[in-house]
Amino acid sequence: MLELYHDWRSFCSIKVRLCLAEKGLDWTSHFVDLMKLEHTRPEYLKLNPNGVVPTLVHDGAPIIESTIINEYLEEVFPAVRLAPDDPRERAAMRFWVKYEDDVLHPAIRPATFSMMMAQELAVLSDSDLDALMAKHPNQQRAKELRAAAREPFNEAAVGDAKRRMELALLRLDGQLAKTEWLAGTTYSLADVAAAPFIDRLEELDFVGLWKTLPNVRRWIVVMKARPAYQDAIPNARQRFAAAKLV
Ligand SMILES: N[C@@H](CCC(=O)N[C@@H](CS)C(=O)NCC(=O)O)C(=O)O
Repeated sequence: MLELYHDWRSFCSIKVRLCLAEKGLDWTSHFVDLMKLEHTRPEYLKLNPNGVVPTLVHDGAPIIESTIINEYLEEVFPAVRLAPDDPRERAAMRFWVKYEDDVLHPAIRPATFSMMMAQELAVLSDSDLDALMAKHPNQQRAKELRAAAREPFNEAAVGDAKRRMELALLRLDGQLAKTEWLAGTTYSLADVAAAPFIDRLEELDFVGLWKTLPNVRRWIVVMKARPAYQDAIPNARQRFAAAKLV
């Protein structure tokens, strides 16, 4: 049995849901509401001591870190392959998955905190916010979340994030000018890892960033046409953060 602890809108949760959907695997949903900082609750920290989503639980065993979860799914459920056969393409796949972890996700985080989470966290009282932040295992993240909730919109940080996102998209475009998919000839975990970046940019209204990038635009169209993409991204109801979803 596969269970996923996730938030419908979270970048890393989309990445794992996309892998599950591509592989046609059934899973049980446990919604962890990031806006209510449910990921810092003691019962969740027992599953994921890093205090982040997602966590996959397979037959009772928790697996954390979205990249590792997707590799695990690839190993344990190989019927639908998401890793190329060719070792060089597999190396390229690993590079782009790492690029997502090291560059894409960190590039978008300041904009996510300031533009998606700030308003929702701002309604918490000082004492509630303090209590929740004190429990966060990543005190740097807690500091960033607190700043998003209490400080004015950080235009400089979002501007810097936008420049980093532009550079990252340029790099993706350069690769996609040479190959059909990020790792080469086949759709792979590399595309799965990068897909949530596009969804988040759309949600934050940064779609203009790929106006002049024809290869990224082509890739987005084919990626979105995959039925799994539509299964994995949040639907309109799930994007409405105030809704309590299971
Ligand atoms: N490297 C981790 C990152 C997980 C992560 O940062 N998750 C975000 C949502 S995409 C989260 O839980 N953020 C809440 C927080 O940091 O407080 C992974 O890939 O699983």
